[in-house]
Amino acid sequence: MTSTDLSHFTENQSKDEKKEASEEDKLGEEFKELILSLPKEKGWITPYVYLFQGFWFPSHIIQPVITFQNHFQAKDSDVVVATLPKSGTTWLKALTFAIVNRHNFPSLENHPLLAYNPHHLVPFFELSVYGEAYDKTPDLSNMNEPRLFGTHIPFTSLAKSIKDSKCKIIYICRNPFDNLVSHWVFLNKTKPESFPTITLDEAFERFCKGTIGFGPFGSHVLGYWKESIARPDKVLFLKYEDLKEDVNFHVKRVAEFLGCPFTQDEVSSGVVENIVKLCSFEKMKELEVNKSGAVGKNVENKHFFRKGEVGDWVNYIPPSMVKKLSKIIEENLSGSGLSFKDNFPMVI
Ligand code: PAP
Repeated sequence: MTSTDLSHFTENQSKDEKKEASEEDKLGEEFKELILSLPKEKGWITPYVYLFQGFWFPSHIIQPVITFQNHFQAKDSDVVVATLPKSGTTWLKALTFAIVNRHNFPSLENHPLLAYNPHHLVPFFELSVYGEAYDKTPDLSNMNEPRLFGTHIPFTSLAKSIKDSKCKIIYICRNPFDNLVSHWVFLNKTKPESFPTITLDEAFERFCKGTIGFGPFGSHVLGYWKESIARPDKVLFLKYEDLKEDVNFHVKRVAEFLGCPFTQDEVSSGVVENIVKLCSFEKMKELEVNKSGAVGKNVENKHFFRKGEVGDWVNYIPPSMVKKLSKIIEENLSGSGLSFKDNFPMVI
């Protein structure tokens, strides 16, 4: 490395530290102490991610997670859509909302999903419900029941009342290669301008190391997978690829799991097909709200709809990376009964 390269590196590093310092200034003393005590690694769109309760979080997510853990009171009728980011969250939120509310909104002419992005209708605990509140408990009394929530929080870190109540969790995962590419493209599009572009090599190294927000991939997926085996009435475990293959079947499966199966009349009158069409990638991507709206301050809705395909990773990931990541995932999932091999058949 030349001296110029080195000074550039030091300058970037000190910029990172300044950004993180100003981020930390906004937080209480006690919380600052906690953050400073945690192992940290370079972040993707925040200066650092911190190892908290066995997973990697940006600092601004940790306080909302703690508040959620301390205060959230689940109701038996609640439904939680859980995912690692970029696994099909937006799609599953839309489908779940449409399934659960199909009697309230039988007409597809003025359905809320035509006017609101799914993240608006099914708020995240850590980014929305507790995201703004920090250490306060938000008032959830106005929410219609069943209440629908989303989360990227790993199973082990969910509020105890979610685990203890009869509320239901639907988890969706996606093969790690498409997940990585989707992450990489999304984060480069939504990162603050002051952050440098993340190269595929950097993204790959961090993904393999597990230092993605809410990662590691293997631990996140396995947490929900194991719970779905132990408590199949509690956790429904889905794969993005299976939904792509037969979404009608999975829409019916979700409805059954949530205790609101479609009647024969509904099936024959096309209710399932209508939900599938309403929530399809093609339909959602073209809605005005998803072309021009935004979630929160920073993320434009359009970035949640890129290609929506299975296997797009082959256009980006070279064989050397395929080999390394396949090995890691195989080791992670070994003996669990969970596999993504069908989704990357040219591997191993
Ligand atoms: P999030 O976790 O940040 O909310 P998430 O919705 O899980 O993101 O992931 C976005 C991916 O789902 C994108 O995949 P891609 O980058 O490979 O294209 C996006 O295109 C895809 N997606 C979004 N909506 C749908 C949909 N209705 N049907 C299928 N795929 C979708």
